[in-house]
Amino acid sequence: MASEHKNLSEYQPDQIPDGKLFKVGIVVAKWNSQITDQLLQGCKATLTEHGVPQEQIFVEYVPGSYELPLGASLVDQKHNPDAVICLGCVIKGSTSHNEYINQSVASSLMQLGLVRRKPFIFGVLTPNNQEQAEERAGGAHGNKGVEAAVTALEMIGLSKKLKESEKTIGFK
Ligand code: DLZ
Repeated sequence: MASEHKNLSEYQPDQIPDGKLFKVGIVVAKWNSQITDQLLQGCKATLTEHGVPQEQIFVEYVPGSYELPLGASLVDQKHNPDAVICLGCVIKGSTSHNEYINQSVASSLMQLGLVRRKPFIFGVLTPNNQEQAEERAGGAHGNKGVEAAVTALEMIGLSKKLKESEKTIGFK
């Protein structure tokens, strides 16, 4: 479903695990900071609402979205969080820069997740213009930062549940 048919801030709170023992890294791109500041605000508020303590949320900034994967890897190395959320906004321009950035960020975060076996969340808006970005950064279509936080909480919950069940049925 395209995000114009979905509100990015809508989810079922009762299905989200309690985050009081979770540690979460957030990496924010400074390009289009008016938008990424809104994503960060939505992201942090959602983590806090679900119990993640402030002192267990580590926020770092990188120059642009292209730097998100390295920033995420450095945050992972420093804090060993349960998940790293990457927030950015790459607006389509008159050249194809956006395609190069979006593709490489998406595939690098996927690789990091598989190698580190923890969620590296793609909280990057890829709009055609400023208006579409604003609609997804707390506007008519919700906030991508909220969606990214919810995804991180769900994936950490899944990871912890499966690790727990490995212990109880005697794997490893
Ligand atoms: C260069 C560039 C351009 C044109 N547009 C964006 C953008 O819309 N969003 C974004 O996050 N970053 C942009 N950047 C910067 C690149 O991500 C990167 O920081 C530089 O190319 C330096 O590696």
